Amino acid sequence: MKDFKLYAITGEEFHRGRELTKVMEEAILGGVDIIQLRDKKSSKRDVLQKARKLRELTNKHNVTFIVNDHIDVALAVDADGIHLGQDDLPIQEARKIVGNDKIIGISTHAIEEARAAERDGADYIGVGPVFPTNSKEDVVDPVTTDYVSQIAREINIPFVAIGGIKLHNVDQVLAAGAMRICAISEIVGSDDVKGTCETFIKKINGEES
Ligand code: 3NM
Repeated sequence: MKDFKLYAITGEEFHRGRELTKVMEEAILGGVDIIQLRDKKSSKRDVLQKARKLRELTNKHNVTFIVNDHIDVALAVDADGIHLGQDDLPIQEARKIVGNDKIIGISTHAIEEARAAERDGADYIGVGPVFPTNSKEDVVDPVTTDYVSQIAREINIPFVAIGGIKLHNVDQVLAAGAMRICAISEIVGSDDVKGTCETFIKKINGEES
């Protein structure tokens, strides 16, 4: 897959009435290079509509587009890939459906899950929650930055750190060995989405501490 640095996930509860594609376009203009549509509440029809709009937006900006959970929606809009949770279809089964050209990412919260994801052919893993977060309902205890370092040492596929990552604590995650950062609330809940992403990118690039 095309490598990435800053991964933004939609979280419309944080958008405060701002339009989905507007918020995500600001994020892209600020340097986000991969977007995930994550919507656990809407009907499949509504998710499909949102996915179509985000596919159009990400195509316009040449940004990778991932759909959470809904493999059928991902295929219908020709998303670049899907993101799975530990309770979703196993990676090998999902791979049979989406084929080898699509990206499969999976959330992992323990080293055994990370190893299994690598073995089963995931293209990237999510590693988290690094810090406490209110953006996910069934969230497990924070995995800590020490765990991020363990992943950096032991796992060979790309990993993205997620969970409670903010501008004020991202330096710790980067110092632990993460090279890719993912956030929901800090990005889409920001008053200045573009500026927040620009600062994240500078920090990831080591240009600002
Ligand atoms: N997955 P925020 S943590 C969607 O640990 C999600 O796998 C997590 O939101 C995991 O940046 C999380 O607002 C929520 O904390 C991330």
